[in-house]
Amino acid sequence: MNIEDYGWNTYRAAVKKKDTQLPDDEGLAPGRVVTESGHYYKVRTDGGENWAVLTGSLLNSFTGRTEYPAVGDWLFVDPDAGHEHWIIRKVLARHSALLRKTAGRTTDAQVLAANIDYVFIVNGLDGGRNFNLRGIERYLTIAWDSGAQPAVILNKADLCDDVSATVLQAQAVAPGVPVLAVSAATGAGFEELKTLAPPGRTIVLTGGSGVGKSSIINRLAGEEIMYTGQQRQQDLRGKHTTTRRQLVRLTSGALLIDTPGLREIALWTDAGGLSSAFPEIDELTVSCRFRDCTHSGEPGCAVLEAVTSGKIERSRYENYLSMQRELEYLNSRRDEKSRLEYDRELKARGKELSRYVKDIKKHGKRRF
Ligand SMILES: Nc1nc2c(ncn2[C@@H]2O[C@H](COP(=O)(O)OP(=O)(O)O)[C@@H](O)[C@H]2O)c(=O)[nH]1
Ligand SMILES: [Mg+2]
Ligand SMILES: [Zn+2]
Repeated sequence: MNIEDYGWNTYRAAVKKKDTQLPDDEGLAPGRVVTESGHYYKVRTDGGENWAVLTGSLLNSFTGRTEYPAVGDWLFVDPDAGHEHWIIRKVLARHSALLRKTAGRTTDAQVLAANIDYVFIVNGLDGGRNFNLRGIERYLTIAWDSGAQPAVILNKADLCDDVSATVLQAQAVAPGVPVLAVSAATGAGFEELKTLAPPGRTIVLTGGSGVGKSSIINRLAGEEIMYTGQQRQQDLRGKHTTTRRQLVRLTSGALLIDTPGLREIALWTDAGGLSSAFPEIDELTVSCRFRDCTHSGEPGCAVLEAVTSGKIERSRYENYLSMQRELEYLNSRRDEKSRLEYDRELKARGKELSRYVKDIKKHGKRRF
């Protein structure tokens, strides 16, 4: 198994298409992050797989959380540094990344998966909250922003009485996106699903816990490579369930990233993701009377008119508005954060300058 099998060629082609130049490898080994644990990253290179750590200088150069390696990232590592672990020297530019805002009050983003070609948004048709149209809209918003192609996968079709009606419902909230009903239990829909997971491509599976992401991977793999919820009940040790993001290669050549279910999927995107997830609303906004219309009650609002006439479903419109507000708040926090950072830098520079002036006065030259 070599790095071509882990998508190296696909990655390089995608990066080239974006006109991004990769740095010189300086004799280091290219490798891909297949899983992470704290500050340890398991990396796959032509020479095999091992845990790797960041160099101190690389760590120091990071200014935000997104700069840390994530599952799916390509790196240059030094396997011969004479340590038990390999050393990560460079994190290579990403051609795509699925991001969410980190939970809690910090204004920073977390990379859920890097260098992905498709985002599978998985829901479960087992009759509870595993099927959630508003959740699909939310995942689509960050998926469109990732640079990868989204698809909606409705799993557990074997438990649903009216699959085609459900597919229609999902299609209505996912314009321009393939929607596929499958069953990881029976294998229904998997011939078509396989066409969405071609060799050499990287697919991240997202969605709540228990929708069947790991079961889908097992069915695609043709063997139990992932531990699923069912096994947890049998095997109460529990430690084998998906608690970490993990990249696995199928014999078909497709590369799948399994993720644990996220309780909160706060948005981290510019407005682009929202426009792509709600194209029919986005189209209408140019017809609103006011250019800065917020579509929440202004006269002459084309969006509200479409809601009143029933062209746009009210619950979809309300979700759009609430995500728009969430993004406005996020962006004000981001502006605030960069303003604070700028102030801090100015202050630091000011201190340095006054120290310099003092030194010159005292010693006639700068002291180091
Ligand atoms: N009936 C049925 N059960 C499924 C299907 N897919 C997964 N499950 C079950 O749903 C539970 C959660 O599956 P799992 O793959 O662990 O979900 P994950 O948390 O999204 O990875 C397990 O008990 C699976 O056996 C399906 O297509 N049909
Ligand atoms: Mg799982
Ligand atoms: Zn409007």
